[in-house]
Amino acid sequence: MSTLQPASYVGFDTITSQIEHRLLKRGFRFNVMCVGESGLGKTTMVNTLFAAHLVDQEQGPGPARTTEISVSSHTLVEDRVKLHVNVVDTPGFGDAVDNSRCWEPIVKYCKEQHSQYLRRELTAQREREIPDTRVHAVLYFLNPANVHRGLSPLDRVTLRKLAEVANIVPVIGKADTLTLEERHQFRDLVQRQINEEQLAVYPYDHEATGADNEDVSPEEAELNSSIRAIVPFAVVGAETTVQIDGENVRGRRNRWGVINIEDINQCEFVYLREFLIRTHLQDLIETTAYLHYERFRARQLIALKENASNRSTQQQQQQASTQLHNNPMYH
Ligand SMILES: Nc1nc2c(ncn2[C@@H]2O[C@H](COP(=O)(O)OP(=O)(O)OP(=O)(O)O)[C@@H](O)[C@H]2O)c(=O)[nH]1
Ligand SMILES: [Mg+2]
Repeated sequence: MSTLQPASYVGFDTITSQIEHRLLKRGFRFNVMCVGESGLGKTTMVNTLFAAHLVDQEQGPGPARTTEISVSSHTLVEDRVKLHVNVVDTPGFGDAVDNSRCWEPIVKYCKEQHSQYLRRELTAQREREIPDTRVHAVLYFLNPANVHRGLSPLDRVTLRKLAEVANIVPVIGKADTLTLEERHQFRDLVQRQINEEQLAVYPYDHEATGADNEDVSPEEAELNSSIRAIVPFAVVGAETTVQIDGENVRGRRNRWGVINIEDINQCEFVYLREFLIRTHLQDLIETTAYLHYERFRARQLIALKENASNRSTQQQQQQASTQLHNNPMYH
């Protein structure tokens, strides 16, 4: 006689904790890049973005003009979750006589990361976990001096080119140089231009583009539209801490006062960080993999196939011509 209990409980509901355990062990990787005109505070933002949360924080010298693309890596730990962040700093536009193609090295960098990933994916014995250096988000800095004209011609072409390879999040740099009214005015103008010119800015408006949005729940759609309403984020960067009411906070001190960048009433830096990390981290990573990388991968594989078929046609033609030459009838 069997003593086994009826197997009503199999236990597959533990799969979520099994997955969680594996993900926690592996940690998460997030790559974010700063792009825009020279002197808009990109390097300062790179050093500000996760500074308050870093476990391996190092105090570098103040920002100098950036001359090449550089990556700084940090590890953030919260509860049991480990997040590896790579922040990619880029040289600002505007130093050369002709700036019309200054977006090229940045687009090239993004494509190279896709290409490296693809190469590793296509090896016969590919790794279980391919190191991911693909850029998940590009913070595109708009010049606050353009408050009345909005996007410059260079912004337009760069946004268009970069949007083909990565998720773009526009921000207004050095927003403390604008009055609150000017910030609103700039934002409204840029939003209008983005819509009119159909620039693909993250988070994407699936409804407007008519794209497949089955995966987006009503709550997510609502969150995304509230984010789209505040893009571009008006940000202020600060590498230094200042004292306000006896408390040390990240901020900038000038002759007429102090700006606390962590205060949501003073700038949108906190909103930007929350958006990147708290609400949209996973989606930025997934969109990079399923949209930008897939697009790159498909193009590369089609090109490879075409090359291969061209080569085989050439070989066949060569073979046919050699056979023809060797044919006694030919002579
Ligand atoms: N008022 C104000 N000044 C800022 C802000 N962020 C940076 N700065 C200052 O602006 C200057 C340029 O900052 P960087 O961070 O080097 O600018 P960048 O965009 O990296 O410049 P490039 O490397 O030349 O492209 C520095 O003196 C910063 O202290 C900001 O939010 N507000
Ligand atoms: Mg810089």
